[in-house]
Amino acid sequence: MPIWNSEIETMPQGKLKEFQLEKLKKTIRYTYDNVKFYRNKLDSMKVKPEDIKTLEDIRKLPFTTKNELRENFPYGLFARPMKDVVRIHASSGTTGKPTVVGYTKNDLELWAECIARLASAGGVTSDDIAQISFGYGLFTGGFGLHYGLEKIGAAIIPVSSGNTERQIKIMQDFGSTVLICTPSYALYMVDVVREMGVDPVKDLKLKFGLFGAEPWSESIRTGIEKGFNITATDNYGLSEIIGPGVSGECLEKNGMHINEDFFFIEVIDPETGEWVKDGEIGELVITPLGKEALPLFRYRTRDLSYIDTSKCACGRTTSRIMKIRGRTDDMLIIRGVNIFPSQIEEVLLKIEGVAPHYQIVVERKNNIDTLEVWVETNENMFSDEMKKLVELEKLIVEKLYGQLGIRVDVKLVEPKTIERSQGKAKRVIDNRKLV
Ligand code: DLL
Repeated sequence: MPIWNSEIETMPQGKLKEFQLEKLKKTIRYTYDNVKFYRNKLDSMKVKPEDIKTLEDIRKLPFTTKNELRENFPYGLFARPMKDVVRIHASSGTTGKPTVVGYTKNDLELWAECIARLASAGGVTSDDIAQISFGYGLFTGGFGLHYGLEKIGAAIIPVSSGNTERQIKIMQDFGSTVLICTPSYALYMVDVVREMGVDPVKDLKLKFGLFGAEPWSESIRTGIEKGFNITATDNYGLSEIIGPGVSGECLEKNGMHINEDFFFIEVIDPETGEWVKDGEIGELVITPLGKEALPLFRYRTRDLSYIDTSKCACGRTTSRIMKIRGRTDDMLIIRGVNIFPSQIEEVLLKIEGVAPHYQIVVERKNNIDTLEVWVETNENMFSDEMKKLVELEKLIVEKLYGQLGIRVDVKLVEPKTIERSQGKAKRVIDNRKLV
């Protein structure tokens, strides 16, 4: 598979670091000069842009949090007047105000370049017909992928999310070769394909899938790959930084190559804010390099992962973000034990008879937190005798105990009981907040 921008993507790490430093210095100067919020912050800390002489010096700069973006709602952190801003997106804002992000023409160009690289790495070429089933709208998924794929020269079907049977019809009639959406939506489509009696090998032309925007385990990847007979790659990003395009997997499927000329990424201990040792898991902190409308310093993503700097067999030299393990704010503390939904998914999807659909329900009863896992069984299992179901339930409880260290309640539910998602799946229902 050709590398989209081999000059950058195969640049020796040392040279890449020099390039990053040069861009970082410029970004800090630019941001200081154009965003009052940062100027005040740096002045109050007595830090000057010139104090940043090495990449390590970035630690002299303050972090930026989602709350600070909210406090400056909607355009307070923009570095450019609205006449230069040509696009606005926003995060969903399920809790409180949404965060609003803006792009200049150059930012859109930079964004399309990032997507072109990750889509090429995921197997897409100008011969492809790409069905974009991410929502088009304020969410960055649809439009983000759109312009990068257009840059590659793929034929885009901008179908957006929803109306799943129609999605499958379009896939069949238009001969889509690439599917682009959230992994949970792709998995849902796999079920609908089966129900419609469509044969993924004979009736569809799909070859590749580019999936992202939410955590997904290797078992989900296998489910999608087998269900559609495709190769599925993961890509990561977030609205505040750009949207999709921060990083994406190549066909080696071994971590997401970072567009390091555009993003400087640190991994910190979320408690202390200090850098973790190389290769250790921590919170990703991202500084975009060279963005014009919304240049942020050291944005706290709350996403947990680690970075692998070893050389990849694909020939790219860029470092890779390994699968996102969860978010610092995803972590559930149940009777003093830290639990990530991804740990539960890992256990469930390895158990025979369990469908890849589950929901975690947290309650507070008499001041004690309880966690219940609702697990969908697959069709065969459900029609089986009661004894088998009781055994399955017991097995799940034991396996979860082995992984989590505490006993949680498990409830088996009929196939298709758990709500399917056409965007990002909501795996956890935390009823404690309502009390
Ligand atoms: O989800 C941007 C995006 C769109 C990425 C399409 C990839 C594809 P937000 O809605 O702002 O932006 O949500 C960002 O989603 O902080 C992560 O917690 C999560 N996330 C995004 N990609 C991945 C991934 C888009 N590949 C938040 N794996 C991020 C795990 C992901 N989590």
